Amino acid sequence: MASGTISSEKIDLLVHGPNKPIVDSGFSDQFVLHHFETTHDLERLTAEVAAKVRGMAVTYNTVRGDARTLARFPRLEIVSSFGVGYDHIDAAYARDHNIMVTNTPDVLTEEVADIAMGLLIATLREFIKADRYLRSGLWQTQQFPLSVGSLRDRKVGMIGMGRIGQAIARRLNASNVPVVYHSRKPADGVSYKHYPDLIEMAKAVDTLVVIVPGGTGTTKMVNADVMKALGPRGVIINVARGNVFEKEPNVPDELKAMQNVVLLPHIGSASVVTRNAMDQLVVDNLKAWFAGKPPLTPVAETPAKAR
Ligand code: 8YV
Repeated sequence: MASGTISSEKIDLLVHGPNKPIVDSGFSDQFVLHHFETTHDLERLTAEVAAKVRGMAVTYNTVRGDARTLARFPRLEIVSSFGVGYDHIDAAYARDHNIMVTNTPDVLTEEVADIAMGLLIATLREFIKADRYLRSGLWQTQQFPLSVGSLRDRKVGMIGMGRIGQAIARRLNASNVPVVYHSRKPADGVSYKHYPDLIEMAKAVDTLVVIVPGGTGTTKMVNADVMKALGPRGVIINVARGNVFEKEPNVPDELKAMQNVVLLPHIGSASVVTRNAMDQLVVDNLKAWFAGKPPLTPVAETPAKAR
């Protein structure tokens, strides 16, 4: 990586994404912020400004740090990306061009785990249907039918046992729900049973919780064979990164028509407190780098070296 030298030289940053107060006000006047909201807006960037940019804050995954975008910045040293998933950044290109990439893990772990647990209970105990039932006035005349689903007779197979997976498993454990998991290799320090084979695990459980990174390695991982192995009582909770829906925000009509499916927009980390923490980490990674320190949360492709 090129070094973020400590000097009085102005440091030009490209802020790529919507206005965010924590990012916009997070830097001293040693930094010059160039703000471009959308990928389309970026077409207005002049070569003169592009030539000065040394750091980039990609503050929403609707804008991209693909190779074509990164190649426009000859002095680029670091891309600080918002979100734990970074499949919108070409990290391999960045690595090959000596550009550091950081993301915002940890600060959203518990928030996303809460959403997974909420979705699981809402699905099994039919919260959405019950809410509609109450609002429609039907409760005045008849009892809401017993839910067929319950956490009490479920066994969960986690697909993925990273940071968020472990936080979900902890919650299931506290709720007395048996947990096993599938991942490419066993996770360090985890005592739940590991299944190297996803189909084998699907046969052994009735509920899957999917929490894997996006990208080609995991696309369509939960295929028809996995669903068949899971069986007719099967419940799948998908809080995986990547596009939760294939072409979000467009959601297939077939899914929308299924009343036994709970559909949420991409809100895993979307609370004010957690999004603020993510914004702050975007800023702190850039500040650490340009203070000559290692970034706080580099991605695997561009590990931090002592600086
Ligand atoms: C995104 C997410 O940051 O962290 C992730 O990987 O998916 C979210 O928290 C959010 O969709 C905004 O880009």
